[in-house]
Amino acid sequence: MASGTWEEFFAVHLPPTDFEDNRSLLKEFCERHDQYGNKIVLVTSGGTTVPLEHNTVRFVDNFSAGKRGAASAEYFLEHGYAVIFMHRQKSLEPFTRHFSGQKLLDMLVMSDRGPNTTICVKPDSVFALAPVLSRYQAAHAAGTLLHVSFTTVSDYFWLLRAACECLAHIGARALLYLSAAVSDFYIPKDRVPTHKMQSGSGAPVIQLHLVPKMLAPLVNLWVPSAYVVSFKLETDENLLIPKAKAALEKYKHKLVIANLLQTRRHRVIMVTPEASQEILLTREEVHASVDIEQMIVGEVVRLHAEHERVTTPRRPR
Ligand code: PAZ
Repeated sequence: MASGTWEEFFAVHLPPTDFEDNRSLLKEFCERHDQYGNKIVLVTSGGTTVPLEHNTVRFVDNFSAGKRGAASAEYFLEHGYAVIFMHRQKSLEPFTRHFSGQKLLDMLVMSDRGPNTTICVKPDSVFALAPVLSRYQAAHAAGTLLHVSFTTVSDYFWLLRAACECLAHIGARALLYLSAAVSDFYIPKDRVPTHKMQSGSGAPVIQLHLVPKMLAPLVNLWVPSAYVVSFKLETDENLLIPKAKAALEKYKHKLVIANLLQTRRHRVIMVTPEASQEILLTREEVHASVDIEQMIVGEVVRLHAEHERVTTPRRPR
């Protein structure tokens, strides 16, 4: 089914219920960091859902865990950026990502059961917890990390546009790092049943429609001076670079980070209009659990600084 325009998408889909709260948070965050002259990065992370019912019991989902976005947010903070972390609810988040599942509980020891119960971190876990806790507390004390969350593809677009409206004022100091896995397909609001689909009515036939490409208005209208980085995920190596180059050609943004589903934890290719550069972790680095995001972010920060340098007019002396 052909896609409508992005304007039609916003006209038909209502904003999420927490939209105004999130918009105020975004505005306050961007204005504060603009006053300090800070660089601000919007990191999008995790996958979007496509609900099959308005009172949603079932939805179409995707694989993304949110590791790329959560890890990258931490490294942007290390590089002095203020970070808007726009993530899928319940996907991985900066700092807590290190202790997901049972990991945190396994680090604790309980003594003196009863009224004087104390819980301590096991001595051999302190070395793992302390540096993460200290970076987490530093980010909170400095007010440099803002979390906003989405669930559906329509929530995602409302939040993305609101964040862009705030970031537009920051000009070339704004960086958009769009690592979320956003659905290419959706079901228009008027085709979604209100209540849970019943099996008694037979097997449903579901017609998915194409989501309008939001990168076009984002790059051209919403944040025309920002440095925009999109991600391209494929499962077929032969499509990866041609599709990354086609995206750059079509949307005229600055950088596509291309990765394959199977190897995304240790290999990405950074594709700019001028060149392609592979980042590949060695076997030893993979074994030592080095985050590839540390290298990706280092390179993105370098390219963003270059963009800022060439686009910001010099002040006369
Ligand atoms: O979230 P995750 O760490 O499991 O995976 C990261 C990723 C593959 C979703 C990301 O690197 C990416 O490629 N995002 C864009 C996906 C797309 O082409 O829509």
